[in-house]
Amino acid sequence: MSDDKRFYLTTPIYYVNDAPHIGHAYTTLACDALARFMRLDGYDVFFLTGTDEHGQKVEKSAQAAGMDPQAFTDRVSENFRELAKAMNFSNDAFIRTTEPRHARASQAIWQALMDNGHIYLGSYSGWYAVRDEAFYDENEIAEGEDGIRRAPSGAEAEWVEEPSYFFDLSKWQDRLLAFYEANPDFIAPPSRRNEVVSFVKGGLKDLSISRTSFKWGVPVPDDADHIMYVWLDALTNYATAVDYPDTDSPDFSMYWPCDLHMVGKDILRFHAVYWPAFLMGAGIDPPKRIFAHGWWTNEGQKISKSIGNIIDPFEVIERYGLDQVRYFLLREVPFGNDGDFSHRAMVNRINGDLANDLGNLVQRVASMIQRYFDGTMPVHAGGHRDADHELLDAASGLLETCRDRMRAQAFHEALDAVWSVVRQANAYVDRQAPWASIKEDRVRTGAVLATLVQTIRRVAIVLQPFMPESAGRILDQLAVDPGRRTFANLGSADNVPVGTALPKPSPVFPRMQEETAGEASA
Ligand code: ME8
Repeated sequence: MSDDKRFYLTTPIYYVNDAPHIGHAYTTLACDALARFMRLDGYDVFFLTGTDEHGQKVEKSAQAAGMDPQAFTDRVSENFRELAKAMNFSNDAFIRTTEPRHARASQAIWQALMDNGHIYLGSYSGWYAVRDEAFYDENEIAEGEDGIRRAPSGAEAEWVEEPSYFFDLSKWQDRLLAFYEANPDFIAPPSRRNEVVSFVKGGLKDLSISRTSFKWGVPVPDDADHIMYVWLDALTNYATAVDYPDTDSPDFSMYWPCDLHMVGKDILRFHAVYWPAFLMGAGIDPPKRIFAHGWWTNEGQKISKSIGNIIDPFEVIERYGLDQVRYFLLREVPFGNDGDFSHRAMVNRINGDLANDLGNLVQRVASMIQRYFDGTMPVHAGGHRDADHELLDAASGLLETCRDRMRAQAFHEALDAVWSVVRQANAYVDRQAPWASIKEDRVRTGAVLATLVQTIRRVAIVLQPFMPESAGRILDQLAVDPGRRTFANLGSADNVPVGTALPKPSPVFPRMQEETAGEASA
């Protein structure tokens, strides 16, 4: 395998202060679809997710639960593993920041920054929002009608005064701007890139990177009064997972620098400004790309615990079906934009795209083969007509189109390309009307159904990253050998052989019943 066929991608590591919700599922799902796509495309993929377990926010949640923080994080972290199982995520590793190897990596990066002269001891006085685990400037804080001072994110801010180590971020402005300039794809989408560039152009202040007022974190090397700022600890997870500080290890040599950090727009600054500066300061190559996706609302409302409208991924899977949820999340909203999770939109996608377009296509073709050809794969005899070529070419062209779109993390566009072939196939069935042609021309009917099987086979192979289970069932219906389902098998050499016995068809995407469809909200 050549070097360029390796791909390392990460999700944020999620705070264990709370149960996982649909937003967490979304980010990891996007990574999962990409990881699966790259694997099918012959890449050696390392897909990392995990939990962020230190800091004041987690410590407070543990206290509120009346638990020791380690026992608390053990418990809540498990919920994120459960989510990964329930969502059928294919992550290769799950990291927890309370693992001993991670303390070692965090201390090593600290030491490297210290040795390179980027850390000094001072004292911090200013605003801190525990919910965001972030420091804010005076001019960013506004007092609400309730008298509470809040950060722009809405998180409550408190005044903090304590001794602190600082990272010399103020000196990084020019290097960061030069880095963004030299690496135009480093931050995506472009609108987010512009935001970051203007933020950095506005000037950077040195960053407080240690705290003394609580204990739940990685101790600062040689100064036990301080623990590391949770974001320095958290970001380092991406390096820990590939064996940092053992930079000679096979994993580090193979996978670093990371190809993609997928994040929500809320934490872009940490990834696109602080993280490359920390890494360059420690003498480590920065990652290749950060993609910041948008925010989900619930029926038009901000999702929040206080409003009580958190969308529980376990519940929506139960209600709509796993692959239906996976499809909806990646299809409904252009990746990068904000989106609204509504019951109505979900039902429209399930009944329209899945049941009517794809489900019907598969069901019609499989049933006609049962009925007219005794359930065995017909031969494409009598020559290909233009209409057959058009459809087969469209299906063959899917991989290239999807590859481009997946590399740009335009998941919705990849799915759109697949659906344009699905619709083309449905139009072909309608025009060729095998139910009519079977009466006078069995040979042509066989050719039409064979064209459709080869089209559906390609569509289902390309759909596996998005809907692994359902795409697998479609391929089962076409009796496609499980060992011949990668992108290398898309060519006609791997067509379903003539005479193959196909199993009895069973619908892959049931319609949602109207009474359920009529309910107001998820
Ligand atoms: O920020 N819509 O963890 P976190 C879309 N521990 N995505 C959402 C979302 C929503 N409504 N809500 C959450 C942290 N997310 C840090 C990260 S990384 C080194 C440390 C997703 O548990 C989105 O990916 O608050 C967001 O960036 C992430 O969850 C925040 O998760």
